[in-house]
Amino acid sequence: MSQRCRVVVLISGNGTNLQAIIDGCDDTLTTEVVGVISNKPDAYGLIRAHHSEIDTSCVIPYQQESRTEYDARLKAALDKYQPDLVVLAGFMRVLSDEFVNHYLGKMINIHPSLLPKYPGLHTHQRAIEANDAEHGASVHFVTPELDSGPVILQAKVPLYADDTAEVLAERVHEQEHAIYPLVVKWFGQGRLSMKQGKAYLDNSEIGPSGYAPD
Ligand code: NHR
Ligand code: GAR
Repeated sequence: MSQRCRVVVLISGNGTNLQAIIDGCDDTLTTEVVGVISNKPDAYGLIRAHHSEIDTSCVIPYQQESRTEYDARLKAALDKYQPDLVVLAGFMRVLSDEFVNHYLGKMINIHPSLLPKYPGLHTHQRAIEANDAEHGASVHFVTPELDSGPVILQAKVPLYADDTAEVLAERVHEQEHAIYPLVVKWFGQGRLSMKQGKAYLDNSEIGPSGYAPD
């Protein structure tokens, strides 16, 4: 890529993954966070972006606005940044098929579970209630079906008998901050792609549990 990969990050809250990505892109000549968009005006991630002199937008849902209408406004806000990659980092709204298909192969998400386990919400509580021995986070390409796109990279953490959802979330978060910037960097280097619903790194198909070095 002759120009740097233009990354736009979508957030709804604290933005610690956003921060990890901003910090991770700092030392690359390939990748640049050019915009941050929030659906919530009070998301702390907007302040993080401001501190790094990154442009921000808020696309706040109107009462009784349809998903289609909201997504059209979100798309308009996004396309102003001419993104090469759209990164969902704690973005808490489900996106319409049309929106997702427009950015297919160019949009990734981090989900706080070892997908395909626990798509959707309250993943830490669900892992505790199931008595799982391990839990974790997955970075995946976004496809229309929620949290079902091909996995790119996972990180695992142990789950202990006395864990609360809060303690567990904290343990998972730390791993998220390690894997998400790495995946963004791979994409910026042109090493990552999605074809026919499968993820590839350096033209090799990535397995169902994400990339694992031989
Ligand atoms: N959209 C599509 N089409 N496909 C995916 O894989 C998506 C997506 C939008 C967001 C992130 C996801 C996650 O990592 C994500 C993946 C929000 C909800 C949700 O139910 C579910 C999954 C994810 C994000 N949101 C509620 C809604 O009605 C609102 C919840 C709230 O505001 O607290 O949109 O888990
Ligand atoms: C992260 O743990 C991410 O996996 C999760 O929200 C957190 C955002 O934290 N995403 C979802 O639950 C999506 N439904 P952050 O704002 O500090 O990056």
